[in-house]
Amino acid sequence: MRIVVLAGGIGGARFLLGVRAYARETGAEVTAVVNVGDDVTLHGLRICPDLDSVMYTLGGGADPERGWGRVGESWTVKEELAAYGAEPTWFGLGDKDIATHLVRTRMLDAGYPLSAVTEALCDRWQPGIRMLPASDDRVETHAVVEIDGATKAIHFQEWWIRHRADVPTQRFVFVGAETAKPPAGVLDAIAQADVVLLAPSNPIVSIAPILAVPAVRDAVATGRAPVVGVSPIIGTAPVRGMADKCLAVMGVECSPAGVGGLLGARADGGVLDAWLVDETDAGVEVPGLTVRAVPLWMTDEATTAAMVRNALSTVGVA
Ligand code: GDP
Ligand code: FO1
Ligand code: CA
Repeated sequence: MRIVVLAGGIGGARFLLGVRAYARETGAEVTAVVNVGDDVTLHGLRICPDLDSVMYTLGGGADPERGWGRVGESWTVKEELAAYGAEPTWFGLGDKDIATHLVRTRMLDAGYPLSAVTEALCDRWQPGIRMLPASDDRVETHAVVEIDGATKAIHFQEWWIRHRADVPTQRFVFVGAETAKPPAGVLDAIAQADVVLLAPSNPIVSIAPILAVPAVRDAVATGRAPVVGVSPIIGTAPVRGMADKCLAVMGVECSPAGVGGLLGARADGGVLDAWLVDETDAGVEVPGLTVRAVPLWMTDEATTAAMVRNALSTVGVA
């Protein structure tokens, strides 16, 4: 059995722990296609938050409370940069984390594509699945905002961290997506998959930028593998984070029905065949989709593996 998962950062990473647990039981092969829209260059370093969240989480090196970066982190470089007044001061890089960005930046500068760099970093972390960025090309999420009466586009990280997503926002733009191509392996993985899963990641700034790469969207939407999404929204709120603010920008209701409708049925130009909602959201309907209500709190690997089993059985994949 071959499983492809579209994933963002923390929600994607936690879901992948369950997918990997399921795969270990069954001998399935797992490929994660990870969002690169959050990636940013700061202090001369290339930082890939979602790839790193997945790599550190599956490699046992993530900080579970913070949700990003390394466990047991120290912040000497951050303090030293602040002492110089080096901008941006709103973005904090941990000392251990910086080593990852140094290796990545050096390899990118030497001409390696991000997919090859990710593979090299994974030699150390041994995530137990294949991790591929959605593209080696630039696909960068920007928010079009109004600040001091002016309309301008700012990088997603500035919107998310500096402004805490709390600034009048017109829309998001995935800069470079239209001409971006997936790295070798992504289209083959989707073509050969028995099932494609959409992790319970932020639909607007984690899943959408992956699907903004035209060939990826096309492969998922028209491929032979059934596609199952898992709702990151339980009731009327995200389990964690600010997905509600992202959905509000798009005028989409913050609910499992709202997000399911946004992703849409493959038969109607969307990307899903089935949609998992939490057991407390039983009765939710989305046009064109098989909707199933099962427990969706990823409290531990076994519970998350059960979610994966439910996702597969919903589309008749054992
Ligand atoms: P980010 O890139 O680090 O923001 O992480 P993702 O985009 O991959 O995931 C963020 C989403 O994960 C949020 O919208 C959360 O609601 C969702 N999430 C986190 N934990 C859980 C959980 O236990 N169950 C479900 N269903 N969603 C979760
Ligand atoms: N999130 C914060 O809220 N503040 C930070 O200073 C911060 C630094 C940071 C450094 C590396 C990294 O991989 C992630 C980092 N994050 C930080 C998380 C990140 O901004 C977002 O949560 C994700 O991009 C959303 O997926
Ligand atoms: Ca993200």
